Amino acid sequence: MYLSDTITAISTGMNNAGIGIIRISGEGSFKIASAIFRLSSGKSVNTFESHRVYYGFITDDGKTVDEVLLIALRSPKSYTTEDTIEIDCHGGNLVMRRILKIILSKGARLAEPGEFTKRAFLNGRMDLSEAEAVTDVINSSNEYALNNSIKQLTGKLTEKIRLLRDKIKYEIAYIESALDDPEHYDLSGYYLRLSNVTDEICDELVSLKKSFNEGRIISEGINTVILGKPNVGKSSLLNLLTGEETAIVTDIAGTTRDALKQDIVMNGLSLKITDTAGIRETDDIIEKIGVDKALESAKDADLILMMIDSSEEIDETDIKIFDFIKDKNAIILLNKSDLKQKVSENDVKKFTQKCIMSISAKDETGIEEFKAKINEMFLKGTIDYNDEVILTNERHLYLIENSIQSLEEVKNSISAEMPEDFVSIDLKNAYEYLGTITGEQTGDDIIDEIFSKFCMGK
Ligand SMILES: Nc1nc2c(ncn2[C@@H]2O[C@H](COP(=O)(O)OP(=O)(O)OP(=O)(O)O)[C@@H](O)[C@H]2O)c(=O)[nH]1
Ligand SMILES: [Mg+2]
Repeated sequence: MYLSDTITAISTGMNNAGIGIIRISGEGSFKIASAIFRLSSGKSVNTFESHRVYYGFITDDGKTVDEVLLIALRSPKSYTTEDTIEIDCHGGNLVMRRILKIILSKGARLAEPGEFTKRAFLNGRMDLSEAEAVTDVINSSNEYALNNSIKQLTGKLTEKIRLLRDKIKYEIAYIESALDDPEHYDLSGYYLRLSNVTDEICDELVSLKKSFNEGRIISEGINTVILGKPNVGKSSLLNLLTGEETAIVTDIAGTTRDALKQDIVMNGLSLKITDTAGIRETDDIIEKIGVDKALESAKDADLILMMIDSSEEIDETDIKIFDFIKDKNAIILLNKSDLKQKVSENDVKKFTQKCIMSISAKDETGIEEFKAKINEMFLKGTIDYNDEVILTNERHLYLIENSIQSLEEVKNSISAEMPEDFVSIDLKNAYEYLGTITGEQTGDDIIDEIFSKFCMGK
């Protein structure tokens, strides 16, 4: 029932634009198109040829509603694998709604959000992780997130998960065969091999799990906090990076009171950057709250930009901040390089191992180098240049953690020399968790595997 009805929706945004696309998918698509579409000659089309574009008009009760291009895609060669009609109409809100209404009056149902992709998945055109990547592609806010989503969309994660699942499936099948047919399958010494295989798979899963933080940073943005004493130029840097007068800048120490957050895209990476109140001992209640807030937001930061005014000597407060950031990802920015220098990079090196860079927020010098440094820190050049799969999806992370846990159980059972059917249960769990990532079903395929690989047909 679910798959046989015909759905429709406006697939482009609902703001007036040059062109809008309305999609119809399902068995009734072509019939509906025949009923509402006239060629420019005035004739109706009874049979649309697949993968052809038709020029004509949408009509309602003989009245012309819009001039359109209509694309016909016959099953299975369409996004959903069903008969599909795409109507390129004018992108006005009213005209699109009117065409949609006509299509609905001819028997189509309004699609639920994501239903075209859901059908593509249910009809086997893509697996679950690929379907999930479709929304990631749409929601990507920077180039690296987009590259990674495209990789997932084209099956890179699926490939990796399948490979690991195949290895696990082989071992499950081996154990089951041996338990069924002990005369022909010898399990002595088997645990040593299984232990090695389990370690290998676990290593791969653990590195996938670790990639999640990188993935989160890529898709959500680097949570960056600018920290430093008052008047060192923190707000000036924020304004420079956002390209706007976002924060108030004055030569009065203690100008910024509240934490100020901005999203920016820099060299293809997203940054969620927070300008904070200058750190100092203060009796001003409001400023004190601001200082506490600054330190609090720095606690969960992916990156701290500690700023120092290089035209002033380093003091106790700077040293306290060095200590505060010692276990964190940080860059020390020696600002105001345009002024007479009282602090050099070497002076700062006595206090911290972090990367130190000279900049001038006023003259905008050293900024490109500093931006390049951030890319180097967070991408290590990997994502663009090789096929490494990076995890970005919480659901996938959860399933991978569960499968690691199950494989740890396998290792425990091996160490405790538990019987093989025990081990087999945890292997199956790991196999199922991974299969849930790609949306595959367990059960029958394991049985098929036993027959195909181990030739039991005797
Ligand atoms: N010469 C020079 N002056 C700078 C530079 N960067 C900032 N300033 C000046 O330093 C003063 C303080 O700048 P802000 O950006 O407000 O400093 P802040 O760190 O945000 O200060 P608080 O909000 O008080 O903590 C302003 O007068 C800026 O114009 C720089 O690179 N060179
Ligand atoms: Mg400020």
